[in-house]
Amino acid sequence: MINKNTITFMLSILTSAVFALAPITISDPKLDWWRNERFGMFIHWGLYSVPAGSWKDRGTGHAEWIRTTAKIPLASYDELIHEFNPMKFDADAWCEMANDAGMGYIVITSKHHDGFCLFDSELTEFDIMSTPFKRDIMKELAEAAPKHDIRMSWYHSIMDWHHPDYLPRRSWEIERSVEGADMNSYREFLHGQVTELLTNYGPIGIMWFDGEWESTWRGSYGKELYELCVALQPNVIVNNRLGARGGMEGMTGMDGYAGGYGGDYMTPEQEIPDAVAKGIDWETCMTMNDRWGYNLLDKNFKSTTDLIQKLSDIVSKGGNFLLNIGPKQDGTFPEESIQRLSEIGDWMDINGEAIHGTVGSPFENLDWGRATQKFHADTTTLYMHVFDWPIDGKLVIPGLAGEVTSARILGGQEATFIVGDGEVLVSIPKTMPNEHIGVVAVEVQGKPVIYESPSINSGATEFVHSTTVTLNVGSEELDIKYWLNNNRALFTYTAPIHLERTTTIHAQSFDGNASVSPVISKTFTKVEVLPAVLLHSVQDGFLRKRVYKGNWDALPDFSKLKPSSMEQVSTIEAPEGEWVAFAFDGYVRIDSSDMIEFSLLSDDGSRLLIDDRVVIDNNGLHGPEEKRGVVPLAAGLHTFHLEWFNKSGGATLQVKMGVLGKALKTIKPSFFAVD
Ligand code: FHN
Repeated sequence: MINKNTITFMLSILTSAVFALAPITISDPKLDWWRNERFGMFIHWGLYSVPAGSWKDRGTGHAEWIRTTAKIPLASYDELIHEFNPMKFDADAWCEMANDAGMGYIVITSKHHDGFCLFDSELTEFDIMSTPFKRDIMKELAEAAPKHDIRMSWYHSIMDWHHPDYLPRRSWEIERSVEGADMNSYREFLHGQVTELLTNYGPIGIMWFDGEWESTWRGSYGKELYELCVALQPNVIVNNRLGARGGMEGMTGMDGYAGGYGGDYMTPEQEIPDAVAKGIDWETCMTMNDRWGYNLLDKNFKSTTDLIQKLSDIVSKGGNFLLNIGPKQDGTFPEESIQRLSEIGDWMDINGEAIHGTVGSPFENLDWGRATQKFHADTTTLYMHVFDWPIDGKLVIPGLAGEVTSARILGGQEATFIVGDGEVLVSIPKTMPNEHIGVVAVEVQGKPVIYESPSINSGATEFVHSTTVTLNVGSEELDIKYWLNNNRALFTYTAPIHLERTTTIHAQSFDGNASVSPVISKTFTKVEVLPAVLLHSVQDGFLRKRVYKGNWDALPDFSKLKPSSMEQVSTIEAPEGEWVAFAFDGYVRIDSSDMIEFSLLSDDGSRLLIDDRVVIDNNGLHGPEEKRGVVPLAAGLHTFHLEWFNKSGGATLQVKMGVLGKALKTIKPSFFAVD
């Protein structure tokens, strides 16, 4: 066991020895085991399982956020530590249920936002050893996991509502002094606990950070945290919640947002992206019912079929599924969770090969379900996940060409098939082999050839000077031929297309000289820029900011409100506080006429208007979410109007801009002006 002095000493070594990290490439092999597993168990467990969602007269809809959502003073919440005694906790049983369900890793809350640690930490008394249970949960899980082919992984919250040095306090904690609170000391504590978690429990699969969105956290801190983790365990995977992840969709790039740090993979939450570019590593985390932590009354559990179809949908898009369990205070899983894990396991016993070790679908879209694929030496297995089983027993696989060698029903018999002109028809039984998804495996020689229309891609369909368009088709065996406007002269696509005038591109896939897909068309329009505003005198470096107090669920009509204060500001700071709204007015300076892209990250809602044109509407109640918009602007000054509100909880507001296609940067004061 390491003590505080050791940690400080180790930190000094690590800090001095921290080396410049090679840029993490999307194909980083350290993620291969994780990509192969495709399916993991999330566990949210801690003191909040004791109240199980209810708190006195403050409602019954709470969960892991109960200390905040029920406004429980620290002293009252700390009392729960004397009640947490999960005598039925059995690490082997948990790992066995995960493995039986086809899951390859467990991510458990070593510490959630409430600050309580499920592990024996030398750095705080607010941990499992201060409860009647007095056993290190992380140690027992870390020891059990390998016995059940499970990789143990830690969720760890950056945000900490208990530690005296963490800021901000909860806005309703007015009686709790901030005297002496020091985020640098908190970060040392955070680094110390991460060091414990990556030193005392053997090889760890993933460090799953969270709670990175509050105004006191910086992207640079996230990069430091990443470097600490890989210095301690070079093979540990770290998620992207190190700098603001860009909202619940969680799909920030490697630079995160606001100069943050994007870690090794992206983490959409409670949602499945419509489509993800090939080669991107991502994982959707999702609850089985409506909450992460245990709530006795939350019986809104998703059906087993729904959960299996979500797993199939996610894996068909190249992602992982992290499915959550909220254990009860006695250390057992809710019955509804156990039942679903068991039923998922039954399905995985027969169909797991269509999940584990597969990559995303080669098809753009399948009306009846999803697909995954697994590459072998010189063949490919295509797995057809059939949600809507054809009652006539004829499964049509659209666009599939190439050499199909066999077909079989997983858990069933061989199937006959006919290779048609750009499709394959598989004869299958008229009843689905199980109640969730029937999987038909089709073997093809080499890589699959899919006759599908190419995609036509560019940053935007409008441009000021010129634009570059790329054409893509899933199967590398196919050619793309295209023509421009009404001129039928065919070109074979070999390199991006550079346009300087309004042009319609028509494209089609070809197998040799034969066209094998419908034609797809897209028009790119050259537009005039919005003229700059001519002003006699301006004061550079400022915007006017008006502050309003109120309780809204969406942006208010500011014209009907009286501001509680007004001031001139030179930056759009990440705000704090609840029941508040801001309106910023002034001008933004554009260096050169072009298509200008703006990005707006906010919690809660926001809206950006340039020259009275709504460029981004990010309104509504939500966590930190980023939206982008483009507008053609002439060099010079343009009116800038930004609205934002926060109801309760975390507050975020960040604006970036740049020439479309180039990196966006936070708007410097020198780009603002008021008249
Ligand atoms: O605030 C947390 C929440 O309690 C839960 O842990 C989820 C799981 O990803 N993460 C945060 C919300 O994004």
